[in-house]
Amino acid sequence: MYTLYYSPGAASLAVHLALLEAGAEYRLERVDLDAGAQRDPDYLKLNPNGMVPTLVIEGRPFYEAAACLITIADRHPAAALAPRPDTLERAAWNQWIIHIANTVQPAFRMWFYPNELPVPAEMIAARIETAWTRFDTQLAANGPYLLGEACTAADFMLLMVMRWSRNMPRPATEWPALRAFAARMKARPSWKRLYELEGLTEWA
Ligand SMILES: N[C@@H](CCC(=O)N[C@@H](CS)C(=O)NCC(=O)O)C(=O)O
Repeated sequence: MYTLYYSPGAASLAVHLALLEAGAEYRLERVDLDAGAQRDPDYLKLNPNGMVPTLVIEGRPFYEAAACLITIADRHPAAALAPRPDTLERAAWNQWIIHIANTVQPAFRMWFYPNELPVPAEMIAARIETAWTRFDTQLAANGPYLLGEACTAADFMLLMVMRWSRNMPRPATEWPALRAFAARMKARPSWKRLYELEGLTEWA
């Protein structure tokens, strides 16, 4: 049994999608970021960074969206959210997950939290757009998913960060292979269920 501390559409989204796709039993706890609930002393005991997501597994809390995603994939092998560990496909999966976590997510952090690091918006947008070009090239050549024919948890992360770009000057869906990828992913029952559960409407 899991408990996911989340905020609608936030970095918890990919983890939530993985729980749904894994058919895992879980409970949702909403963290009201606007009210500063992420800095509540009780919440900081679960996640000292004061961010979502936090995934509680058997009473023990874990943070970092990518790490939670990897954990869920490993704990639910029947759901095939990741290739087997001893394969080159797994190496590619690791690469994409870490690339999104290390390169794309931090750029979005700068975009959405401009007071943390004084980086000009055009520079952040350029970095994000470079990432879209890389993903678009990959999907056009080896799609329809990041690993080819199989939809995996790496795709959940890609979809999550693409969604974050919806109000940017050049949203990810301006890249044709990414647009097709988003349409395919959004047709999955898990995406529709996630929207219901998180109360999301934009970019449905
Ligand atoms: N590296 C972290 C980033 C998490 C993160 O930035 N979460 C944002 C929402 S998308 C958050 O909780 N923001 C509230 C705050 O920083 O006060 C992860 O992947 O879990």
